[in-house]
Amino acid sequence: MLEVIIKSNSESSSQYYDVSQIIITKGKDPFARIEAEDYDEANGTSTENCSDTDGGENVGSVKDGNWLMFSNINLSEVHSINARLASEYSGGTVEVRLDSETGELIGSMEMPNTGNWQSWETVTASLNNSIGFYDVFLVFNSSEKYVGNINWLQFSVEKISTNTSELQDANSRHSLYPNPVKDKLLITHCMDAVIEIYNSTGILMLQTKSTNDQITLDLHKINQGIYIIRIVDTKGSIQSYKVIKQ
Ligand SMILES: [Ca+2]
Repeated sequence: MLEVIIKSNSESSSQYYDVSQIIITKGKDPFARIEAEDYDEANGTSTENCSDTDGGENVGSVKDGNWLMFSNINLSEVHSINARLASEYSGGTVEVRLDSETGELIGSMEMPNTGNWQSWETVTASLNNSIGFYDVFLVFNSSEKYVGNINWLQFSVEKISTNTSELQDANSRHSLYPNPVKDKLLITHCMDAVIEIYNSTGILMLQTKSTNDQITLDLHKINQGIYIIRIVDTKGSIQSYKVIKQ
């Protein structure tokens, strides 16, 4: 989608105008990582230096009712959100709302107590699918003095299963270790299975076939981020797992 802004310098009352400028802007890529400090509008927060793995800055001093707004995001393919969060308190939430700080609530993340304002954890939450472009508001809530800090956020096509029995079945079939992973990922119970790695935008990054009951994948060349590992067994049964690459 393109937004065209036409500014007229004409003082004339006629129906014809001299168009002095046409600016074409594009919606943000929803699947690229968005730095929290690159918000379009903020209410009550501040920005500080960040000691997470990539450095940079994060949004801090976040109190109950404060919010950040990220404008013009295409949510049509989005089903979940990942955010890098840190807090010394428990019980806070980060609500995801559309078009205003009191707009439609499409999902909510729990602020983790990471023990330190600069100890970071990636949190994932399911979002109700919304078709079209929206200004996305992150609204922070807590009964504590501060809610927590945020370094970045990233939308994802991944559908988070909320069905506990489905997750338990999946967990009993294969194990993927360690997760988060830095380089070598061990997958068990995958004799003759096809293993595929997709990035968060659904692009196939790697495909291999396991000839043993377990396989070790070397992921050191893959960028940091969240990936989906699909394991297709000889009967065609598919299991999907989320893996965080550090
Ligand atoms: Ca940041």
